[in-house]
Amino acid sequence: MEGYQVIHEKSPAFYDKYERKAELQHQTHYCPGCGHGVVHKLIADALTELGVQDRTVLVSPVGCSVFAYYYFDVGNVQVAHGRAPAAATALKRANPESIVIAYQGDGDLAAIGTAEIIHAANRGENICVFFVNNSIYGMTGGQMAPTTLVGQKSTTSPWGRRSHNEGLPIHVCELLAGLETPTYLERVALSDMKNIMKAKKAVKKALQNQKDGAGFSLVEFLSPCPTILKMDPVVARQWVGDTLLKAFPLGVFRDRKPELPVDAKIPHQTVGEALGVSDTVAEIPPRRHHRTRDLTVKIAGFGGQGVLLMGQLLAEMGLRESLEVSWLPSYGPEMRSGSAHCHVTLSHDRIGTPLISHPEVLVAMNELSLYKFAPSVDSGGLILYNSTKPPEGFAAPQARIICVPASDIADKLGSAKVANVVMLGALLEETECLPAESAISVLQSTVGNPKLLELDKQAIAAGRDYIDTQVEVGAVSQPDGYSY
Ligand SMILES: Cc1ncc(C[n+]2csc(CCOP(=O)(O)OP(=O)(O)O)c2C)c(N)n1
Ligand code: SF4
Repeated sequence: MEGYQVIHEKSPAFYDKYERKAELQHQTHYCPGCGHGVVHKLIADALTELGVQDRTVLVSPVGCSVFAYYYFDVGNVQVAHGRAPAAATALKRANPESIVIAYQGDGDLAAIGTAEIIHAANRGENICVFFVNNSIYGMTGGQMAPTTLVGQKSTTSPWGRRSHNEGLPIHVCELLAGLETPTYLERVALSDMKNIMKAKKAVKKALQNQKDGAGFSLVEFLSPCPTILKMDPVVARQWVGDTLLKAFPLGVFRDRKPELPVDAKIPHQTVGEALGVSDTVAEIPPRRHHRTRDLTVKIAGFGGQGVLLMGQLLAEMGLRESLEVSWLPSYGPEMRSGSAHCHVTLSHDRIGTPLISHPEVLVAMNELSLYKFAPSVDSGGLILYNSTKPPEGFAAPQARIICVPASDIADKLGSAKVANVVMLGALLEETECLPAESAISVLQSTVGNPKLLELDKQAIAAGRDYIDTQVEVGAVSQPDGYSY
C-alpha cells in the first residue's frame, strides 16, 4: 500500500478464512482483550519463523481455546478436558518428526489435567506445552481455578478464595521444577509490551528445543480474562501486571537438558525384537463386495428421528464389507436448536478425519436440516429429503435432490420410527454404496425383537422400492455399478 509500511500482518500460520460461523470468518471468537488471542499470535509467528508450520500438530483443550483449530493452519486435534499432554505424547511418539503443541488453560491443565501434565513432564516428552493462566475458568463462566488468587472472588468462591478451605494457588512451573526431567520451564506475562516480547522469545525457545529434540518445555502465560474478571481490557491487562504477577513471579524455572541415568541408554528394540517374533503383520486379503463405493454422508434431522442410529447402521455395514469407516455424531450447540446430525465416511483408504465439511450425500430428515446443510453439499452431490416435494422456492443448485417421503412410508408400514430405515434403503438403492443384503445382516445382528426386525426389513425394501418405482428416471441418474 503506497504511503504505508506494513508492520503487523496476519501470520501465514493462520488460515486466511476462519471457517466458523458465517458472520465470524474474519475474526476469532475471543473476547476483546483476551490473552488467548495474543498467545495465538506469538505461537503463529514462532511457527513461521522456525519454518515448522507444515509439520506442526496443535492439540487444543476444552476451555475458551477449544476452537484453536479454526485458526491455526496446522494439523489439529481437539481432545477431552485436561488430556492434551497425553494426546500430545501419542502424537509425538507416533510421528517423531512432527512439532507437537499442547495448548491448555489453567482449569484444563492444573485442575482436571493435573495427572497428565505431571507425568508428561516427568517422562520428559519432547513436546511444548503452552499454558494460559488467567486465574479462572473462562469458558464456563468464572468458577475457581487452581490458580485463582487468595481472596479472589469466583462463582464457586463468592466470598473470595480462602486458603484454609480451598488451599493456596498452585504454581505449576515451580511444581514441575521439582521433577528432574523437564528441559525448559518459564513463566511470562501478557501485562505490557515488554513482557509480551519476552513471552515471544519464550515461545520460540520452547519450539526450538523441540526441534532440537531437547525434551519437555512449558511456557506459562499470565493472561487477562476481562470478561470474567468484569474489567475493561486495559484494566484487566494492568491487573495481570499489578496483581497476578505478584502472586506468580516471572522467571525461568528450568533451562537445561536433563542428565538421564544409564537406563536411558538401553538400546531401543521393537516389540517384535524384544519378544523374538516377527514385526510384520501377515497381509489379510481384503474381503470386499464388488459394489462397495467410497462415500461421505451427512445425516440430519430432529433428535428422535434416529439419524444417529442410521449413521451407525451405515458405518457398521461398511465395516462388515471391510471398508474403512467413521461415524461422527454431533453434540453441542446443534442439540439446543433441536436438531441432531452425524457424519459417516465409507472409504477404501485410511480416513484422515471423520469430520465432513462437504458431504457427497445429505440425508435431510426435516426442512430445517435441508436449509441448514444443503449449501455445504459437494457440487454434483445428492440430497435425499424426507418429503414428497422440496419446500416452496427451495433451490439446491449444486446437488440433485430426491424427495423420499420416508415418514409417510414408515407410517403406512405401521411405525413412524422406521423412517430412518426407509431412508437407509433409499440411500443404498440410489448410491449403490453398499449391497442391501449387508443392511439386512447388520439389522439381524442388532435388532433383537423379531417383529421389529421384520418391520425394519420391510422398511429397507420400501425405501429401495420407492427409488426404483416412484422416482423419475432422468431426474435420478442411477450409477451403473461399481467394480473393484
Ligand atoms: C470432563 C469435563 N468436565 C468439565 C467440563 C466443563 N468445562 C469446560 S471448560 C472448563 C474450564 C475451562 O477453564 P480453563 O482451562 O481455565 O480455560 P479458559 O476457558 O479460562 O481459557 C470446564 C470445567 C468439560 N467440558 N468436560
Ligand atoms: S471468557 Fe475470558 S478467557 Fe474466555 S474468551 Fe473471554 S476473555 Fe478470553
